[in-house]
Amino acid sequence: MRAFSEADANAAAAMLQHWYGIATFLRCPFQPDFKDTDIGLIGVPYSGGNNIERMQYLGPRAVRNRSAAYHKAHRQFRINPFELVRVCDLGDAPMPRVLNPDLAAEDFEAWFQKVFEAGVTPVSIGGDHSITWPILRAARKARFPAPLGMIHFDSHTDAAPAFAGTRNHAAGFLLGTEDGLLDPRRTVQIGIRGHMASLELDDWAKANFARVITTEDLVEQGVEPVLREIRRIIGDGPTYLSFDLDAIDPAYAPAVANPEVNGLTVREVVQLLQGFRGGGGYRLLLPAARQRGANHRLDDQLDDGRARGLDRRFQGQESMTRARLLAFTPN
Ligand SMILES: [Mn+2]
Repeated sequence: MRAFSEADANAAAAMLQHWYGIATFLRCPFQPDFKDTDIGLIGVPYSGGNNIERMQYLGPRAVRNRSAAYHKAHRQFRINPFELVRVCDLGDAPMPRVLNPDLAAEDFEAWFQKVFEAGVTPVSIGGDHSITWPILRAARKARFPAPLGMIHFDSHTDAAPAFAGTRNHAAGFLLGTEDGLLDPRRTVQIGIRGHMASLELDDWAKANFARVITTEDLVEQGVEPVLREIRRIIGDGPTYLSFDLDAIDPAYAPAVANPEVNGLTVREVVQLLQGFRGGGGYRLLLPAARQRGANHRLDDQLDDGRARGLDRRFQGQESMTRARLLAFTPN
């Protein structure tokens, strides 16, 4: 086995200098023409689908910045995935008509179709959760004519009818099912919890999807049985993975648009995600994560918040404050 040399140590140290050079996701090569790419990391800096909080558009830039410090080798799996497949940053999905959500969705769909047609498996970093629906439409047009399975991490079922005048962040999974993009018999949601607008809020999801796994279900059953159930539901067909960061407890990821207490721990999430590896024949895994930059460097943000004497009593307000602090801390 090759020894870890001084040159290796120097290269590793350079990788930690996340502030050095031009930031791409995980410091991967920038390939805006989709060439020489197996997995394409894509920013979707869009928040026009959320009628409540609208800072999600800052997510991709923040993730690029912090992910530039990530090392490449996987301690547990004993692989370097970047030596196994060509992972590139394809840039941000164009959004020339960003002020109109329906037209923005059309533009995302057309561009993602080209990504799929180029043979690339996209991993998209949002953005609000409305971006999933146009990506699913693109997947069907370009490569997956049959409805896809779905593993959906979220505290919300996102299966409401369109409201606020358009298709939006809370509607994607109902729309996707009605459009025949998703196979509801192969759709499972996990992390669902929290207070409800009405007792009927989740009825549609429970009636249509194979399984809606609440936090209470996970606590009661444990990670391993839940993993087995998800694997059984998904089977070996092509499956889309969509991860809303608010699936995670606000103690870890507070700066989300709609924080809900009693969420998944990071350890549970890692166990679940790693539990999907191998054996299931997954041909398509593309997290359309709704990431907000403020989930990185949380300690810094907390310090900034304290220094400014901000009112931290109201959790939602606090989250937005942190997001703003991250975005605008140069001052
Ligand atoms: Mn959510």
